[in-house]
Amino acid sequence: MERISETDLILNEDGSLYHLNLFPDDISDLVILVGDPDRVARVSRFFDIIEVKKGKREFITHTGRIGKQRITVISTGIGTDNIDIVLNELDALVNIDLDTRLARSNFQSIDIIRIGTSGALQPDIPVDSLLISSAAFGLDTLMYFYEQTLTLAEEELLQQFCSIIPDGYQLNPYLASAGDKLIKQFGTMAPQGLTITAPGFYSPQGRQVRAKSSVPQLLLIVSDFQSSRGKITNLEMETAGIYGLASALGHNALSFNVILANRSTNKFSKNPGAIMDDCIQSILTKITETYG
Ligand code: R1P
Repeated sequence: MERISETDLILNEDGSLYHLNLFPDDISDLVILVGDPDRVARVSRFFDIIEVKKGKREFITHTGRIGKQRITVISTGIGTDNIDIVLNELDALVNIDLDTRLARSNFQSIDIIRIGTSGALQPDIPVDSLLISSAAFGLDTLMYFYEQTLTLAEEELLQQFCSIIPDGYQLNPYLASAGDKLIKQFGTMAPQGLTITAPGFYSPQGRQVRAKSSVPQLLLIVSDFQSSRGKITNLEMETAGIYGLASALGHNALSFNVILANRSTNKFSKNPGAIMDDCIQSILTKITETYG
């Protein structure tokens, strides 16, 4: 086994992980990821007890219990660049001995559940509904930097998607899927769909404000795409990275999308806070039924 160097895996002076500022005992093997740091407390206020409250930069962590089940909730901020940090450091907390800097021989997997917001692409997906990403196309570049193994069906789906990208659009998507275990446990909670993870909020998600887009037909092209797994349902900014890296590291991940906007009908939620709270509660209830 090779010792991981001080610059490959950086620790703070107190021995905690560099960005997450956490020690192994601070986390559960069931982790909820949210984008917005303020959403961490919106989740943990439903815990019976909060045992750990830590943070650094946008990475706020609360760990607590509902009944006997220990749950960690961490904010990732926005984008798959932060997902790279959060997933690698979470994995290091459970699978690397931070004293010896050696990988532990007994691999431990983490169940990772994203509770995020998203925009729907199809007119029949209601604003304020919940949607599960069964897989996500990444228009970001995170998974260019990691080895990925795709099934034949995934390869075919990715090929189908790549074939509709017009010449001149500098896009090189990757594909990553939800963890089978979590799809089996939570998959009936909401309709499942195919997600696009974009590396930005405005032109990368087909928005036109003042800067001229180099991909003016993006929204139309992805909305019309008809694959063997159905249409693309929604756009957001983290799911493909979470699925890709979770799978590369051997963890299970599932992404719940609270649909706040419909890009086809141009409708936006009138009460996003309350809708998010409802979804958090129903996901936590399902977690306690499933793990409790
Ligand atoms: C953009 O406003 C952010 O909202 C969505 C996007 O993925 C992006 O992170 O998710 P969260 O509300 O979970 O952050």
